[in-house]
Amino acid sequence: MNQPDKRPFTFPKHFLWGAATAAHQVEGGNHNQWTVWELENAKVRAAQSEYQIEDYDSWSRVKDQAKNPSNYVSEALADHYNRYEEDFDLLGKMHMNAYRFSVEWARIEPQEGAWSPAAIQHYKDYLHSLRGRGIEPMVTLFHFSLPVWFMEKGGFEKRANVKYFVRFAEKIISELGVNVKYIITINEPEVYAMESYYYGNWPPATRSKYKFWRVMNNMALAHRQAAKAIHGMNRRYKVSIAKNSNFFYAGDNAWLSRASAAVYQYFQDDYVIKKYIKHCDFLGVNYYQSQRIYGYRIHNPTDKVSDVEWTLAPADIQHVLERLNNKYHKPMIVTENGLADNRDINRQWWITQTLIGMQKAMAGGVPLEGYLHWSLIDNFEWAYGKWPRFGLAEISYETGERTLRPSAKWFGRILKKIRGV
Ligand code: IFM
Repeated sequence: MNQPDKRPFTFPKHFLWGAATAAHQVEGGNHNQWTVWELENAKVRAAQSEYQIEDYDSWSRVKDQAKNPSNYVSEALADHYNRYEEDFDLLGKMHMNAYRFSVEWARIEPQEGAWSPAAIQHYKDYLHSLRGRGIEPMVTLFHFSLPVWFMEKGGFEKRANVKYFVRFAEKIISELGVNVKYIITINEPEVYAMESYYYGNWPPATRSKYKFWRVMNNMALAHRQAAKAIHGMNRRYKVSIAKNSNFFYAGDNAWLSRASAAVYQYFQDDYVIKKYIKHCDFLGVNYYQSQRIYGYRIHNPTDKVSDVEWTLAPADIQHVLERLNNKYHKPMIVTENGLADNRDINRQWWITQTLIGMQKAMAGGVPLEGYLHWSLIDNFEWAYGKWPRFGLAEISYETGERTLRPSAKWFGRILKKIRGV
């Protein structure tokens, strides 16, 4: 028996253990602002990949895919829209009891004010299937993909458009009804605003501090109004955002490094969370990375990195959870956590360290209620396209075959022990 299997992990009986996905990243066959942009930009992205990521450790392994325009076009992907039952089987194989996914607004309301009964029925069947397997669903309403008509109206740049999102939230939650309890209104709000309106890496690929700031505020308003509407329907719904939280720390003891780390942490977390928290029943936390600060600059260690060159520091999840608990005193759920690791060489170690970090945080009083790994299956990784592999299950984009990676099988064995199932 290998070492991690012997670790005496103890978690509460009703802890949620699962994995997460998002519609545009796994469903295939979508039509939204991303699919339009992907087709327009695939060639340029492929050509730019050489100088954008050639210094990544993974470059020699991924360059053929990264230089190929088809990598940047989502198209069929894992065809999760049609093959979701197979993917839910994977949850069962790993002894999981929870699953986070997003509903695709562009399918549900393909034209302004025109609802698609077929798409709504699809998500009802989807939830029914999860419930039938004893899996607790967590539904995300906005996970970076938006209807084209909504973007043509200016998307979240315009305050007047917030009402469309709130109407969508009310409609889909009233349709999904009793089968859903946990609702994430918005995934990683400032990541969306930064990438789409500040850096210009994602559609609508705008670079404007003013628009970034407007989108940030309008999304916060959208959350508050949607949360009010959802709670107005039934107070039993548990609503939150999924807040990505890097852990910032000073690399030395210099005053400037320590002060800068605190400032980075404040703007990433508190500046954003304070706009949302009064309308959250719990706090969803996405943890992927830590950032080491020297002076006022980020300068990370490079000894262990993922395929997308993120420094791997899984145990730091403890500090993230402790800090957020000290500030906000809300129940928390890890709504995403994972790594791009095509060779599956670090995932088992990552999960082990994460479980240890979570357990330490809980022993210190953090009210953590669940852990959802990103991702259940390989996903379309936004501007990087298809080459980064975050899945517990590998997807063959040629045949559609799903294969649990060795780390996932190991995680399943650990969960069997932890959950006593
Ligand atoms: O794939 C993304 C997801 O859509 C949002 N959180 C981070 C993941 C990995 O980059």
